[in-house]
Amino acid sequence: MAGSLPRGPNILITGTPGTGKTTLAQEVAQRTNLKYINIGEVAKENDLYDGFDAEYQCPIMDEDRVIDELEDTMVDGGNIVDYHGCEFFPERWFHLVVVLRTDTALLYNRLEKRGYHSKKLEDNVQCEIFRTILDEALESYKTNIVEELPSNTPEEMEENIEKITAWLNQWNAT
Ligand code: DAT
Repeated sequence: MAGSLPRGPNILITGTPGTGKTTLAQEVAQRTNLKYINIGEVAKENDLYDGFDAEYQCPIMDEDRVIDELEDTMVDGGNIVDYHGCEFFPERWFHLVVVLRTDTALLYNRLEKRGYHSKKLEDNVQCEIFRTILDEALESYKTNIVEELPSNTPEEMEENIEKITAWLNQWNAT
């Protein structure tokens, strides 16, 4: 609403598919007053696509229309956003950008379990090996708001949840 105070910061949880973004973001949302937003679901619910990727056999997201769709919500603040990319969002949207990282063998197993195979599996594992999303985050946002967190074990998942909620409490206290 025009003139009202933002509801809080916006946090982006990014990383290669399978690193644990959805698990982490949903858990943080449950423990705080942040609203969970899954970019893939926003695109699907609003049919925000622009063509079809023949190689990956999936629709191509219309990034500009996704941004238009979410602009008011993001300006209001208080959101935790889940997406396996980060460079097309407006930089001003986010106050913290978390990049989850997972060891190659673990990631391979998680994606295989998800039913990924051949090219899609290899491309995603390579994306993690080459730290593609981390570099994308460091190029797109101020480095002091980018936080790289390991996501290999349930213990690390819990530590990450606690780190983010502590960050949020700190933000709300200042
Ligand atoms: P993403 O949203 O990044 O694609 P996800 O949250 O769906 O990932 O998690 C993929 C799978 O891996 C799911 O079965 C939960 C598991 N997982 C995620 N993070 C984990 C962690 N830190 N330790 C153990 N398992 C984890």
